Amino acid sequence: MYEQTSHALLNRILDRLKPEFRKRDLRYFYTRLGANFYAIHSLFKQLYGQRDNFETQMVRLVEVLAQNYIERNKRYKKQDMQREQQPDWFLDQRWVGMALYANAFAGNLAGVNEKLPHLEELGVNLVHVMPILKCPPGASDGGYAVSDFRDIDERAGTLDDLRELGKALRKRNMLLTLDVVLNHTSDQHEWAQRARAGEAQYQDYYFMYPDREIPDRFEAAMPEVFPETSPGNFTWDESTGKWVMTVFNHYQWDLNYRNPAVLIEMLDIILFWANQGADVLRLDAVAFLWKNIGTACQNEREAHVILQLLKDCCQVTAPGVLFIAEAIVAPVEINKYFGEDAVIAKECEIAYNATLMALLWDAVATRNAKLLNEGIQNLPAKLDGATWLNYVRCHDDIGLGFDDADIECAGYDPRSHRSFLVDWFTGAHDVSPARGRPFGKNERTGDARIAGSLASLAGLEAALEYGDNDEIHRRIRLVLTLHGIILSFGGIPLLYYGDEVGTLNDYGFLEDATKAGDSRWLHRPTLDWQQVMRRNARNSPEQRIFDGLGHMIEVRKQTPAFADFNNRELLRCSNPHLFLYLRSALSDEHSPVLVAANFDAEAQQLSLADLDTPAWLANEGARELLSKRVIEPGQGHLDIPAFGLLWLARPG
Ligand code: OTU
Repeated sequence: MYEQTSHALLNRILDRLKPEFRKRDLRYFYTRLGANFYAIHSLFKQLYGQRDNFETQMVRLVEVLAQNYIERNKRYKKQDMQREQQPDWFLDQRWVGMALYANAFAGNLAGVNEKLPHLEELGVNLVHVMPILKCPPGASDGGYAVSDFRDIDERAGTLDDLRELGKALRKRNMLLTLDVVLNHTSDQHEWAQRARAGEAQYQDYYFMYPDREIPDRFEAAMPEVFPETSPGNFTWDESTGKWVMTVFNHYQWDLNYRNPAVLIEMLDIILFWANQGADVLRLDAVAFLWKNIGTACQNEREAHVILQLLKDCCQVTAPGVLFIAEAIVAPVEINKYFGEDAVIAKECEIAYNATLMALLWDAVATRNAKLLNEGIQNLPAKLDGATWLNYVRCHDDIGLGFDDADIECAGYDPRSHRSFLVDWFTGAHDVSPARGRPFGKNERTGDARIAGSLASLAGLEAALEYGDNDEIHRRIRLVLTLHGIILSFGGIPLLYYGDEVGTLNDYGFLEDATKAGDSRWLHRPTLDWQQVMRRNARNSPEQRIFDGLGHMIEVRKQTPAFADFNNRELLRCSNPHLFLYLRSALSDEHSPVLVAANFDAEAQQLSLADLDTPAWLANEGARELLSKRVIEPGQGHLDIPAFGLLWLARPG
């Protein structure tokens, strides 16, 4: 948009830019800067307009954009232009992701490179390599306490190793996803060290207070993220005699985005990793980016302004790069991370679907889809051009962030239902086969979350222990059905490393003092490749899970109705154990698909008289895509085995 004030400013900035930014062929850069400048200026002004050095900061911001554009390699610039031709490329059903720790999955980055055939065989073509940046030895929150944002931790390898991995991925048409930890740094980061040494410039990068006055005012409304290991939101720093804001662990110092220098530094870092070949950047803990006294300091309006600004800036320099919002927040809040009031995504193109994830576990524990149906029904519609990251497990805990009103609609009392779920998954419930542990227990509020590997939470660990073959079969089916839902729901499915062979809990963390207090390590296993390779042994659980998953992934990729064009409709039926949705097709050439999952440990029937849509199911019958079974027309009902899943397409 052309608007005089911002355009006049843009012209002044261009005059002030260093000569090298004028000489080069920056045509595409400048057309995009012109297109986005009004937005960039307005957003930057909302946050920093009252500062005397506003214009100098704006010059700095544009320099960062131009410098990173100059440094961006030709190949990526070409890819940016290709993606511009087909902006909805990432909504396609061909993408299937996996998140993994380089070291726990395969020793280091070079090891991941060697294991790409394993991922390719499974059908994974988007690899999220979890944090690999420099971290202090000892506790570093699994890499989320970064001490140098531009260097790779030697435990993972080198920048060269990452480039090699990037090259190998591109050869295989696979995408690379990397983390950018925006909200905080390690207390060992140079900025924190210089703040500690008394440099005022760097103390302004953080929230530091000489006494408890402001910290206490903040605390009054802030929840605690890690109440057991890191209670409170401030940590006393001996060397400066100040309280430092540390929302996560005491060694993770929150960055102060009220200081424009912080925003520009972090933008520079985002563009640096875009230039290292990342196709997708996972922006960690974005809900926390802005703090206002008297609020929970999550989901603040300014956090959204920051994300819009980062997106508008990234579009100028590296427009082909996507953002994932890692915001594990209430259903009513999550959609805002795509960008409100926008037709195309204006903040992050992709967001973690924590709502679906937690609801799936509710369905596992209750063996019915009552709350799952309520929750999905009330998940607000998202923008076109934005998509979910659908997952069953990840490296974090399972938080029970459902809406209280939904829990009540499903017929439960919110408080007792949540404690039932924690008990069910952590072994406090006699009849439960789940083997998880509590995480983040807050004695004051009674809240708790759940840790544990997918297979152990789904009852496979217990079934194997009892050696009960039927039960092992059923639990494997549950593992597959949970995956079958994220593969067909609409969005990018993100598998979690180890789950492709049903890896059980790893209790080894209890022996390591830097991990023992954080039960999330229960489900961050170091893979034993001898066990992984049992996926080649006929009828082993590993083989059944790996091949079952691989088959579903293959079928997903051939099923255009599974692309995400907001083409999902939830269907209700009278059998509470069943979860049903219809994925419509974009054109008549393709078939719609009805997905039906049974969360009960007994076989269940889906009565067709119950469903008026889709009409073809009763009239024409169906093709079950996974088993290739043909269902004749005129059936009164369909049988769905215990924990079974059907993908029903129109016959023919
Ligand atoms: C993220 O987590 C990471 O995924 C965690 O591994 C890190 O510990 C944390 O940030 C700090 O870097 O901020 O918006 O409940 O779900 O802390 C969500 C724990 C986050 C995580 C939560 C999350």
